[in-house]
Amino acid sequence: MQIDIVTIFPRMVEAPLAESLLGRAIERGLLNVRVRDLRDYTSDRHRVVDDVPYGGGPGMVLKPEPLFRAVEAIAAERGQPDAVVLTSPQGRPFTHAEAERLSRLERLVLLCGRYEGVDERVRDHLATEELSIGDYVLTGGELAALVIVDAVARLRPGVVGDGQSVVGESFVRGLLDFPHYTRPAEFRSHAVPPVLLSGHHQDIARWRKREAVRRTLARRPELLSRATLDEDERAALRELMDTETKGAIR
Ligand code: JD8
Repeated sequence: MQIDIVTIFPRMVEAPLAESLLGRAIERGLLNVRVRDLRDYTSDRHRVVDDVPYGGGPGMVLKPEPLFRAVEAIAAERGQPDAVVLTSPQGRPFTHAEAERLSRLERLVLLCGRYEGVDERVRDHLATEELSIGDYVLTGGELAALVIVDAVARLRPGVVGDGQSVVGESFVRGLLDFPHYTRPAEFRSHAVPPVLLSGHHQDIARWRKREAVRRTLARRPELLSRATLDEDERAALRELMDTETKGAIR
C-alpha cells in the first residue's frame, strides 16, 4: 500500500510514523508512506500556500493550485490514486468500517488542511472523499490524517502480529473491549477477578463476553443495536438489561 500525505507541517506527520508498530511496518516495507511538503508544489518565490478568503472574514484559506499540483505529481510518480481523502470537520465520520474499506486500497492520498480550511474547489474537484475523525475541532488535518493512517495500516496483512489478532476485535464486532489485568494478582489491595486466575477457559471466555456487553450497555448503548452478538452475549445482555436497569432505578 502506498500512502502520500500532503501537509505544510511534514515533521509533525513524520515523527509519529517513525515509531512503534507503524514505524516497524514501514521499515519492513509492508507500507510505503511518503510525506510531502505542500510548499514544494508552489511556483512563487515565497512558496505561498494560503490566501485571504473571498467575501472577507478572519483567517486564511489554503490555495487550490499547490494542492492540485501535489496530487498531479503523486499521480505521475505513483499512478492514479484509488482515493484522495480530505480530512475536515465537515467530512463523513471516519469509523472502523471506513478504515477497513480504505485498507483494501493500494494507493491512498491524504490532504491535510490548515487555517480556516481549503478552497472549496479542492473538495469539489480534487478530493474523492471527505472524512472527519470526530466531533471536536482540531487546528488542522495532520493529526486526523495520522489517525486514519494508523487505523488503516494495522489492518494490512502482516502489520499486526498474529499474537494480536485483528479479527474479533472490539469494534469489528461492535462491542467495547473487556477489562484486562496483569500481575500482580493483588495490587494495593485491589484484586484481579478470581475467574481470570481459575484456569477455566470457558468460564473466562464467558466472563469476558459478559463484561464487554456490560460496558457497552453502560457506556455506549447505541452500539448494541448494530453489534453482532453470539448466544452467550445475547444471554448476558438480557440479564444485564434487567439487573443493571433495576439497579439504576432502585
Ligand atoms: C482539517 C483546518 C481547522 C476547521 C476553523 C480552525 C478532521 N475531526 C476534526 N476536527 N477538526 C478537523 C480538522 C480541522 C481543520 C482542518 C481537519 C483544516 N482546520 C479549522 C474549521 C473551523 N478551524 C477534523 N478530520
